[in-house]
Amino acid sequence: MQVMESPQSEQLRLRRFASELSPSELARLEEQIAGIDFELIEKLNRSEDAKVDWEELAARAIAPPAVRLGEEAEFGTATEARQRGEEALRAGKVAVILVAGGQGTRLGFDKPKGMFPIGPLSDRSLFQIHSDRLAAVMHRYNVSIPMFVMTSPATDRTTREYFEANDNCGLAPEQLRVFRQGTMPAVDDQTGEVLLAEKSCIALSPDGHGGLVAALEKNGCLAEAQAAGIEYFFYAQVDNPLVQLCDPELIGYHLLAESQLTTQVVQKRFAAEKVGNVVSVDGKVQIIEYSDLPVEASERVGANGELELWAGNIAVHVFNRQFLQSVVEDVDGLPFHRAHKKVPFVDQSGELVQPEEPNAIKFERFVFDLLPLADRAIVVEGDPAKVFAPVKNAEGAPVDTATHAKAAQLALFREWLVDAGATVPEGVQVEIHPSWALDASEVREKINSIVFETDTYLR
Ligand code: UD2
Repeated sequence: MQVMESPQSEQLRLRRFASELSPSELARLEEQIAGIDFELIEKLNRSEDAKVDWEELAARAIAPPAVRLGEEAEFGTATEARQRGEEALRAGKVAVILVAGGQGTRLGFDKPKGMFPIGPLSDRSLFQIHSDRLAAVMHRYNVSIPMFVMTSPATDRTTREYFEANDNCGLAPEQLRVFRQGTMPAVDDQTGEVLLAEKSCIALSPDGHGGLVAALEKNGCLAEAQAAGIEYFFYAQVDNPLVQLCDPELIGYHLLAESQLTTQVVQKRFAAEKVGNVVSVDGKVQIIEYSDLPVEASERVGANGELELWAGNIAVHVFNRQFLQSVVEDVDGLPFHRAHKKVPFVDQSGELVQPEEPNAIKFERFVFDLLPLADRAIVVEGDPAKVFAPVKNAEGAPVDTATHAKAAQLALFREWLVDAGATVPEGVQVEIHPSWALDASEVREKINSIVFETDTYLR
């Protein structure tokens, strides 16, 4: 790619319509220009994505070493793990990170996805469901657990307004920490020049969920966490209402294995499932995104008749705070990935152009690129029926819609109730608020051979 002129001339070019701008428009443009690292953009323009030969890499990929469902781990039993995890929770060493910067585009929802109502009977939002579970965990372990919610410029203001209007979803003000991830400018795919979305506005996009690490640092969250005695972050995506936030067993395996980065995976439902593939290549655990894994490799079947590359990434992680701190200090940190996209822009004459074909490069970082940076990373399998029901697609899609996610929640609550001796006839819906019961063991303490005749919301 041709490289843009010097950063100074590039900045002048971005101000070429300044005479037509109001003082406030000019101030916004100057603020955006000041926020761009032109040296980094120039460096990225000069380099190319490390051309990964996915065929070659996938040919060397094998299933990762993992704690499989129902199997003993070499570093400790599930009971030992649970106890260690509960100790860490009680000691106030755990905080939650919820990434919520993405737009609900695929969902056809025009607000931040965390505001999407997903409670089967309660219509509680995703933010509310995560907050309710966190509150129940804090009650059980008698501890305050901070929740760091990452937003993007597209979701930040509305997210903050939502929490304010909803009493922080029940969390104490000092416990909820909303912080904004960074942005990266889109550049012309021929010249590398930064694009203007309007005469007074640069074409900026969120810098990917991998922007988390830089954003935690830049917003002072790592320092705050350290001062609060936080050693471990439980990381999840806002779009998964089934995630068992602060699951003590997962945290415990992380501790027993002395892992820096633990990833919860599920057995993929089918070869082409749109999840990252957690694999081991030359002894290093890494993730090959669904979009990069050759079909042949995704369909490889092992001796047991299961997919050889079975481990689906559900973006549930436990991170050591110190590990994230070390990544911040690593000058290269997480690599930027390039996406070739259609980005509307203002041309030299000031006309807004709507490209028919991809015309620009967007840069974003992926959180799972942290994996190869970890000296010690383990993988723990979860039961998808208990931990994974992401809300991704608008109604009518074959998987991962709100209907699927509501059904998955109801199925899990039904399992808990029936295991405890209750009867839930087909067609009767029972939703359980975490303050009523956080898991199956708590349901067993509260209920026996009751028959639910009508839809019921237990709270
Ligand atoms: C992600 C994972 C995939 C699998 C799947 C599980 C990637 C690239 N793919 O796929 O491997 O784990 O989730 O559901 O990670 N987000 C931000 N800031 C951003 C971009 C995204 O906060 O700049 C958040 C977003 O709010 C959402 C999550 O990250 O909660 C996932 O983002 P996505 O929907 O773009 O990733 P997806 O679903 O393609």
